[in-house]
Amino acid sequence: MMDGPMRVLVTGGSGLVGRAIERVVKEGEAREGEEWIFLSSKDANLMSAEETRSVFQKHRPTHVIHLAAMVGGLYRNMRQNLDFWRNNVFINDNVLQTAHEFGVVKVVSCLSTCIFPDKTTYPIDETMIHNGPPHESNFGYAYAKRMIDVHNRSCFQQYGRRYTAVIPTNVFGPHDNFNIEDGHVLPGLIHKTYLAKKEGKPLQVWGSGRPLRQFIYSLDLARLFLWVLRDYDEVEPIILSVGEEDELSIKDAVDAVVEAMEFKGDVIYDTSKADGQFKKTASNAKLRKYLPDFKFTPFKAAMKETCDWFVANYDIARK
Ligand code: NAP
Ligand code: GFB
Repeated sequence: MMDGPMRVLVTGGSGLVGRAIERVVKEGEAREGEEWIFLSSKDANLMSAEETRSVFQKHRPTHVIHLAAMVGGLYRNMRQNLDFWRNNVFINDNVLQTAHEFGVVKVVSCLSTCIFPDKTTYPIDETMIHNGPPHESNFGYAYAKRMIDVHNRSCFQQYGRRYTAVIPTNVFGPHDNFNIEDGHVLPGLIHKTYLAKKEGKPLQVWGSGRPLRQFIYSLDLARLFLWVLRDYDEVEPIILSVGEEDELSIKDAVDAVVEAMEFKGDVIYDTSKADGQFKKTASNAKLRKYLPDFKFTPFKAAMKETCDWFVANYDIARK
């Protein structure tokens, strides 16, 4: 471990996960003498090697939490697999290579439970990342993310760098991207329910509602990120997710949004829209081995907090 306080650079600091980390850091998780810098793309377009170098030159971080990415829900991924592949490969190589060149002690990057093989046994665990092709809907993003693991393993082998990655399941919370076309399911449903309520129209759910998902509240993920940064020393990635037993159907998620938003109108399932991956059930046994007592925020409470945030911040929310 490093002697002296950390200077942590958080790429993607203005996004859903970044803002959650900023909140837990500001609410007391930071330690004496630590410096935390939260970047947005305005500080540096990390697709540019030059801009990446200059932001590292400016801040000279000792540690990096690497969140910056082109991110989107199922339907945006289906539309833009090439962009998700190229943009994320550029960003990831720039950040990881520059971190190494600037002597950064540790980088914690982000994979996702949606990058695992589509044809697989369940529950999925960390050893299965490269065991077969990902789901067709987001193969560009999935392969770009898998290359982070390849980069970390080769940087360890060649230079001894202990750079690692976490594998979050679907994340939701305040400051999410609530854009209906491009965002993920929960922010999309929250935004659509807000509008349906206001306009007195039915709520349109896309797909059958049958697929299964595990959802992690952004603030819980943020607390786990700090533990990984400080105390997780493996190069191998670690899944950060609620347990298999907390897996929900999309319909369960719809019912939770309807309840939290106190929506009384009709709910219609548009089965002409794709369902995407049916399930990607991930095991959090490795996390539980390290942190047997970690408490996740109950889903309904997290949903209520997220809905209340959206309604209170409708004007400034990304949508
Ligand atoms: P997000 O809300 O879309 O935020 C993306 C962040 O990346 C923003 O801060 C954005 O900056 C920044 N960014 C995008 N392109 C950039 C570029 N070219 N140069 C510099 N910064 C750039 O994403 P998120 O949901 O917080 O995701 C954070 C990480 O978690 C990502 O690596 C994602 O793959 C991973 N993840 C997310 C989920 C999920 O369900 N959300 C699940 C698993 C893994 P601006 O604000 O300036 O655009
Ligand atoms: O979060 P989501 O878009 O992505 O969820 P994935 C898609 C699931 O929610 C599908 C249903 O089963 C959709 O049919 N759904 C219902 C909706 N209504 C809506 C809606 O209004 N908007 C959206 N977006 N979905 C993503 C990957 O997979 O998981 C990304 O494509 C990313 O790469 C993310 O990693 C975490 O969970 O299917």
